[in-house]
Amino acid sequence: MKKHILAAAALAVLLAACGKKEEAAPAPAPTPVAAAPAAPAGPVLDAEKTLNIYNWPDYVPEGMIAAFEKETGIKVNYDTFETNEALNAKLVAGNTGYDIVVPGTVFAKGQIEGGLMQPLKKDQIPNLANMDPAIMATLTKADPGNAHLVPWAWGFTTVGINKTKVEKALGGMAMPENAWDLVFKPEYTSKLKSCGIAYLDSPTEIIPVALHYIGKDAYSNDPADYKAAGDMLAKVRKDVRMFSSTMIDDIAGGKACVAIAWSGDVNIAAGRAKENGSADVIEALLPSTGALIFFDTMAVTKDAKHPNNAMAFIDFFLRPENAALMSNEMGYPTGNKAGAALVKPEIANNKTIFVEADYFAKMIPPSSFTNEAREAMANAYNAFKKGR
Ligand code: N2P
Repeated sequence: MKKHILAAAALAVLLAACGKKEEAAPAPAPTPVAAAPAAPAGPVLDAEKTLNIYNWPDYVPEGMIAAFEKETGIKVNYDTFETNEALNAKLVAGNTGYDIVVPGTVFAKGQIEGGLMQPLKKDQIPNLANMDPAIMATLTKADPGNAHLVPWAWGFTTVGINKTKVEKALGGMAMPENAWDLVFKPEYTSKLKSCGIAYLDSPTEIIPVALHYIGKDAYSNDPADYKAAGDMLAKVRKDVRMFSSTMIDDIAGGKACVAIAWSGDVNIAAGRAKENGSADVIEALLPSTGALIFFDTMAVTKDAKHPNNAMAFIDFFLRPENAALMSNEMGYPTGNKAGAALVKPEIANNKTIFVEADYFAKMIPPSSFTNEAREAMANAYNAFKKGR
């Protein structure tokens, strides 16, 4: 099935290429020359053997940073942030001290336009060749020419449930056809509040999903749409137990039985609950109207003190075996074509990690937010959270 997605995406690229103006016939091939001299033995590194990375929590396979440190002698300082808003505020303030940051493309576009990122030194990242060209082509919407962004992982914002607890709380009531009803429709939320409803704690995670649920453009710029989303959300406010920045543990530990959460994190929560001895079934759902795709991307900050170490890490991350670890351990696809072959069958066949082509077609692709839209979202969200 995954092949179908790739095939469809590749087809789109091909069609786009076909649309191009015809080009002049190529010049005759030059006479063969001797092969280029062998590339230098190791990567180009900075004098100071340090690298500062700022990424989302629970997003790096165990041992990957240590393996990079061991191989290169570079000491990695790895910090985490919980929301795109938090990362953006830091970048805008400047002097982050971080070399690599991992924004979602919905924010990265503005960050690139604002001059907050520096261009990649692609000659230091030969493993970029491992990336799926169709995925790189979609990223050009946020980053023309793929000059700044390299995919870390992608996934989707969806409804995650502890099925065991949800079925119990719903009593005899059947599961809705559209899983978004579980978190947005009072008929369901009034029952599920007993076992805990959790929302991600971020305006730009919740408001687009709410817009989508009420049939609006998830990335709308129309203030009236925000008003409508706010009205819908107000009806379920009293049923929402928490706004969470620790969703994996909240689901795994039983504080929440239903959540608006990121796909891979729900899968991680399922694994963690099992490890903790729970027999409950935890799963990421595929709402019938579609879920919202996100792309998180590595970028090197404008004022990075260790840009060469950053390029070396990006290249390391793009090795096929590391890309496969990302899917195998974290439950998120990377878009690394060479790594796909190394993904374990049970992960490759998990339809909430590598979604099937027909569901993929229903999903809402990421766009970007204007400053005005972001402000409108923050206002709508804050009012909702405060319960006004
Ligand atoms: C964190 C995953 C972050 C995905 N585990 C949302 N950008």
